[in-house]
Amino acid sequence: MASEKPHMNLAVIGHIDHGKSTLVGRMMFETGAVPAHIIEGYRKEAESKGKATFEFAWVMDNLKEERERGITIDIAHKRFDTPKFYFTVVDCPGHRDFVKNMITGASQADAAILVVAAPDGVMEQTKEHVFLARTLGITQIIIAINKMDAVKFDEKRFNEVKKDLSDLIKMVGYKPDETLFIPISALGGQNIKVNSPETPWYKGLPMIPALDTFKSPDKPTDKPLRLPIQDVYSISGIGTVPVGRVETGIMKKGMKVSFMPANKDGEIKSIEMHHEEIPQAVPGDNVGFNVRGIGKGDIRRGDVCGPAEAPPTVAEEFTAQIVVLQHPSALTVGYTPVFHCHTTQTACTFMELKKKLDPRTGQTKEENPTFLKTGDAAIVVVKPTKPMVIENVKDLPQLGRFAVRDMGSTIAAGMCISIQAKQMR
Ligand SMILES: Nc1nc2c(ncn2[C@@H]2O[C@H](COP(=O)(O)OP(=O)(O)OP(=O)(O)O)[C@@H](O)[C@H]2O)c(=O)[nH]1
Ligand SMILES: [Mg+2]
Repeated sequence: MASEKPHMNLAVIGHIDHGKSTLVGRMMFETGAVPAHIIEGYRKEAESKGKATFEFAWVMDNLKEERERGITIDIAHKRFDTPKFYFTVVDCPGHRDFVKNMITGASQADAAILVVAAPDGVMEQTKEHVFLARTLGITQIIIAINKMDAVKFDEKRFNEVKKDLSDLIKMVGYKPDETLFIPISALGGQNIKVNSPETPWYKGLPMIPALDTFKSPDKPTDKPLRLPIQDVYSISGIGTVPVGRVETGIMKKGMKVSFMPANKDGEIKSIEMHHEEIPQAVPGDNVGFNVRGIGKGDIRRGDVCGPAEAPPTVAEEFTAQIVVLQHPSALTVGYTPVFHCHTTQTACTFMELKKKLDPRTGQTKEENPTFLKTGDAAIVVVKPTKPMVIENVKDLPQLGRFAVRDMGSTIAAGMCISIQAKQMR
């Protein structure tokens, strides 16, 4: 594992059949993650099964049904390396029946490639995926205008599609001027690793070098400390040792901390990572730490540790933007599923459905709807049934996103956009 390089989770999104899996297969091939003989084997097999041109897509589409239907159904993870990063690429399905799998994929991503076929241009799931990507907090996006071979590498067509896409991404909050639009052929390999003579008019970066323009996911050390507790141990001779991952800020020895919603204070005596004592812990570090003044029974999983002078926010109620992934009937006021947010799992009641949004544009579609169903995006007010820490996604995105689950499946995903805080002291 070349894990010295920074790691990026990269989602590949876009309308059905626009060439997402083909692009991922192609990039894996060009970066050496998949050898040529495997592709050649797939090419022969696909051809003999009447699925010619699917050899690159088959790198990603491993399920029998996926190969027979020539579509992606579930997300698949693969790894490849560029000079700067190692990527875990999540190939998402474009089919509208499998948007929930796309959401799972996108919720794991630090960045995305949006694939749009040049002959079709912007389509239904192009819009929906862009909106979901934004809702789920993906801030960095590169756009691949694919199948340029099918439009004879025509600059005019590229510019038309680019214009439509610029309007679309601008609407949800991406900056078209700062976004790369790359004319490619995933199948033919043009503008993937190097610039192609077929597009002399294109002066920008090819696909793989473009990926190195992504910024590493930040280590938000300038924010207040937030460490959601995963477990609490009591170690003889040492005392109470909570463990967890630092999401934001820095934990230092000697620091005065508060645990919320337990509402307990203590002082950091020591911090350990991989069985070694360290003077401070930063975002991404998984640590155990010993706190003076805290007993084992005082805190538990789901509590969040923060500085005593800027303790984690406990919500009386919060407003959230959600997307309903799947609900057997209708989601109404009074519904109380479990919200999974950082390490807490807390039942929360829907108190108010404020507005329904168009999932394709984010514009208001209906004020005070009476119910929400699968596919709807909405602004809602939610009340935790017991005290719970959640933060505004604007301030602390790591603690502002959640998944809503009920009876073993994910009902919705969303983010907290404002909080009515509970006075704790
Ligand atoms: N002409 C041409 N065809 C392409 C190109 N890229 C992909 N295709 C073809 O488009 C079809 C669909 O490709 P996939 O990669 O499976 O598309 P997808 O976006 O992954 O589709 P879903 O996962 O089902 O949403 C296949 O026949 C590919 O060979 C390209 O650059 N040019
Ligand atoms: Mg696919």
